[in-house]
Amino acid sequence: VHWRQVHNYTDILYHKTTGIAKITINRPHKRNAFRPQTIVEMSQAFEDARNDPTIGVVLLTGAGPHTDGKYAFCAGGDQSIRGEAGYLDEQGVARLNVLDLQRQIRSLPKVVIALVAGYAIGGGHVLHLVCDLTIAAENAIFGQTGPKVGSFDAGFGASYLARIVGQKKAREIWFLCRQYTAQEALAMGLVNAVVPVEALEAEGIRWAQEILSKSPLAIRCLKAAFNADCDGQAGLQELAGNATLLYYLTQESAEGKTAFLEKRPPNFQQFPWRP
Ligand code: 2NE
Repeated sequence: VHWRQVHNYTDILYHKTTGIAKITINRPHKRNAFRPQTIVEMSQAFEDARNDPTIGVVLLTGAGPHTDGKYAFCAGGDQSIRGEAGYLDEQGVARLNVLDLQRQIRSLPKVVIALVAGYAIGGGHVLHLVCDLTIAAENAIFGQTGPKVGSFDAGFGASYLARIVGQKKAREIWFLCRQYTAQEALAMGLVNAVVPVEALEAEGIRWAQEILSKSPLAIRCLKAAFNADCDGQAGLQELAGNATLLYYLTQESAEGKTAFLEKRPPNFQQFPWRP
């Protein structure tokens, strides 16, 4: 495929090709650890992908390999700029804005696929977790480090992880802070597939193209439904928003609006009470 660069960012690369957007965390010297600016840029790119009606799938990945030959998806929050109450932005304000990004990825009405080569660690592990699908390279390494480095993610990082791998495994992952291979991740249902690192992007594109041949509204509602099962009233709101969107597309809904604008009573009798 031919990737078009969309915008010049400092911490990420943002590309598009037919139907697919690709967001690449581009701090390989830090194993793609994120700072607040990285998250701001990722959030802007995801918003752009959301608003572009030609885009149905977003690939999220990390730049690499670094000059030492090692790959990383993302090593979490940049510990070198961790302040007293979060990660310091350029104005010195402490932020945990990756939590907003997690919600943005989950509620994005398009499919987000994480392509993980090398380390997906700490907050970087949670980022792949909140993506709809994960394709791992054979060299991928997964793990949480919070209790080792003085942090934790008790949100999606804990409860959604437990939904995916089960309570026992999720507690093991957080309490022991071990690292897991791609094959181990596959065995515990943490990733969808494992491929050689050279084939990672091509495999992501293949999955994206398969998804793009499907019905956009069906995929959109299914994503919201999967979220609703885990996300309480916020999840229901998202699913319900899609019900409203679909209803707006009907003649029955349009009749209500048209009657109001024409200052006449609505004629809903023309529509059936379906079984
Ligand atoms: C990722 C890992 C296991 C890689 O190990 P290795 O041995 O391959 O590389 P090395 O030498 O540790 O790292 C290479 C360079 O990247 C920097 C390192 O400091 C090093 O820099 P130089 O010495 O070459 O200058 N680097 C790597 N990760 C970084 C990070 N997160 N922040 C800043 N610099 C980083 C190994 O590097 C590792 O364990 N990294 C730390 C992973 C981690 O603990 N992340 C934070 C978890 S907390 C979090 O993300 C979080 C949260 O829990 C809640 C809310 C928001 C965020």
